[in-house]
Amino acid sequence: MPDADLFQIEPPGNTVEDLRHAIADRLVYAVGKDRPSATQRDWLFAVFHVVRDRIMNPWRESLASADAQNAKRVYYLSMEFLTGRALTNAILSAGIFEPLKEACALLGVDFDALIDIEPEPGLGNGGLGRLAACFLDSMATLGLPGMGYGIRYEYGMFAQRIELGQQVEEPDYWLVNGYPWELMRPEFSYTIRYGGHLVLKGEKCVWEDTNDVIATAYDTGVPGHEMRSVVTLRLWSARASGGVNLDAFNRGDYIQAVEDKNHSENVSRVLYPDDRTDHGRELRLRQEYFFVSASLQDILRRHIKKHSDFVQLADRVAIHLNDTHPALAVPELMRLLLDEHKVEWEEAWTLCTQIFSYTNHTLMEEALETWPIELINRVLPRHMRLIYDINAHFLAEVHHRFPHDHALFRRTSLIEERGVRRVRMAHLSVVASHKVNGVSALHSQLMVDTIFSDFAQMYPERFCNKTNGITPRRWLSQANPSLSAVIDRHIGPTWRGDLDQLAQLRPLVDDTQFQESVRDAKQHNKQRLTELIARSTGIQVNPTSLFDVQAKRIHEYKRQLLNVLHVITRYHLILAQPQAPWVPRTVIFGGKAASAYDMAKLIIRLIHDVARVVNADPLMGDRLKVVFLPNYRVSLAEVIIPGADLSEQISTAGTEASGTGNMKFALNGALTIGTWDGANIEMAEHVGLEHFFIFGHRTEQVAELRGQGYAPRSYYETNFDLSNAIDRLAEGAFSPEEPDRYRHLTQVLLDSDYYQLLPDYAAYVACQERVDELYRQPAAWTRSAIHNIAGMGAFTSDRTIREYASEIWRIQALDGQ
Ligand code: 26V
Repeated sequence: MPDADLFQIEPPGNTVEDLRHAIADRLVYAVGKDRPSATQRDWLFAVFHVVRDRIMNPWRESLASADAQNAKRVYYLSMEFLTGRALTNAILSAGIFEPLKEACALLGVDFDALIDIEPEPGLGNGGLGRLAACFLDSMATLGLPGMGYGIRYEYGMFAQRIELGQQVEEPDYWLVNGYPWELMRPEFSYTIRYGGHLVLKGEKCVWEDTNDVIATAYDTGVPGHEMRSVVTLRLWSARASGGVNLDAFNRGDYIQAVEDKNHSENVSRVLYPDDRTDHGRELRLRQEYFFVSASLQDILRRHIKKHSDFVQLADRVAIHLNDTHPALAVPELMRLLLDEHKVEWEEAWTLCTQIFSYTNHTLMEEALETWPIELINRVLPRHMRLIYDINAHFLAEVHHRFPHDHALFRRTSLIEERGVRRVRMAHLSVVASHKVNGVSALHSQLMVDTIFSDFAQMYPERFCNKTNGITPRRWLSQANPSLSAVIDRHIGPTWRGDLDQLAQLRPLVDDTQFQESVRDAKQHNKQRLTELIARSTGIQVNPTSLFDVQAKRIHEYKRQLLNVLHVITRYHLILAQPQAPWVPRTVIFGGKAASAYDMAKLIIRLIHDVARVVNADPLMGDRLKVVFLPNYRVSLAEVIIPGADLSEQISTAGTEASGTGNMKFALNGALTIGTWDGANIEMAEHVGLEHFFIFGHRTEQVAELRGQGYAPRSYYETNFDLSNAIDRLAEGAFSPEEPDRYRHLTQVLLDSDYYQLLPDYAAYVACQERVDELYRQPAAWTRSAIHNIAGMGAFTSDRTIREYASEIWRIQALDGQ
């Protein structure tokens, strides 16, 4: 072995001169270009390499110290990691923002233009995937030993284009020009088996004749605040296994062989862009198993390198299930332990229940995953058998504890027996986990009161709450440099790693100079947003109008339609009284609709139709403008959120598990108009109810109305503004070329209105008037905005992750991190 000293690597320098030299060097030696031939992409890649070089040493150190300290690690299994762009975040983490910009300038390179063309990994749908990304950031910041595991989709969340007011989806081939941030790790490749059949050989159950796919690891480093540590995000990509294709190849059918190869590589091709229903798609099940099996093989390989058996597995490993999508990890760990490592059933099961924990992210019936038994049997016969065994073991316990309760048996079984028999993935996850959590206080309570009430009675100690949080690095420091600078000037810069410090802003609420600088920062961000709106929609808005923003996935339960009803109402009221002292408002929407979600798509169309009429009406002027910003995604959120005055968080009470956008807006000094739902409740309590616009029915009232079989029409019949808005909509005032376009939608509102827009309408409109009233008083508004910022300390994902680490995963920060 050569002397270890020969491997001592000098950390790269970070002066302007060092960085200028490094960029030129990487351009030539890594990208293979020189100055005259370099394209923007080449410069971007050179910069990528320079920044990546700077996380390598801290990354190595993080891995080495976890190894040396033999630390227990957490593995966060998630189908989605919505990380967004990596470069600016890493540059800030390395503390080289200014010198790097300067170095670029010296080379004649426009840094901001580079950032604009950075590819964006959109490997998630929305809340759940973005939460996973914030969690990795916090794990790295806290120096916690852990990793994320997921899928390296070739196509991320589709790009949304608007054509004639309607959503058109386009594939997002984000890897088209290469992605230098990732490192391919072909040495970490595992065989993933599908299909085949089971053969009983004595006691043993052998799974034979499978169709195999290879999973190959691609790693990216997620740097924490001030590079305190670097966490690995390992994403799996599918590659055909040689075996199957060779048959065809040998028959001389080369094309067939390549086609098969394409086929098996489909498993990591594309993210499912529907966060509402699983269509029982076989490919989706294959995806779930694909990344879970690769991750577990990887975890056990790492364990067995150091330990000769699995006795201590639960002291070394915690595995977290981000929703039920990775729930096949449970039978897969059983399979690996039983079939590959000869562990006894009882011992293997005990290990599972010590290792797994599970987060539920939605109570919505249709989003609760179940898979037809027939399908699992065909794709994963060994796992179906193991699920039956687990169910038998679990039901034996139920029978033992509640021998006469047959209904309980049926309700809690892992198998749903009505209709097509299906596996209930949530039940599997609960039964296998030592902790199950919801994502806000209300949601966690509803979870044990409703979908998991039987389990909560059986295992009360299992259920807990972990209110979501967001990373202040990306969502304040990076996205909002203007406000960050103001905060830095008053309380110093260390709030980035200790968000509770924002409370120190509270004594400054009446300081008029401070108010003014907060207002200036907001105005600067509104200007930036105004320019974005003009660029992407052609609409000119008044940057001093009240920016009223609802940006999130389009879902009926999130009630974008209630927002539209308010817009229509306001339009009518302005027409009736154009000379009244209206507060000029710009209502801004953003969000994608799942491709098969017709109602969501119709709502997007409606927003455009209303915008067209309102924006063209000469009587409106600045008083009211409506904007839909296409292709909402992380990078767009980073511009929209800092520019908002008002944040719309108006879901039907009891339906939004937590929300995380709500936290991002408030942290950036927007006031919230919202229902008593999800994390809005806790936010209002931290900020002060007097600085929060809460309206509408609460969960119990929603349930009560629903129980009564309420009649939405009664609200319509007794409220003129409401009936006027609905009537105009129904008769085609916003779609003259097709007057019946919204006939069905209005019928549904009047006949069923499942999400109870009509009962909340009057309170919502009245609350919007209170918003106007406050906005007319800039000092009072800014005071409330400051109270919002100051009250957001608790909503950092650092707090959330600390709670997971100590109460669920039982892991500790690495020494020296
Ligand atoms: C669900 C499904 C259903 C099956 C098909 C594929 C698929 C993909 C994603 C999802 C996720 C839906 C759940 C979700 O995103 N929940 C959101 O989680 C946020 C983080 O906890 C929370 O803030 C939001 O309130 C909640 O809606």
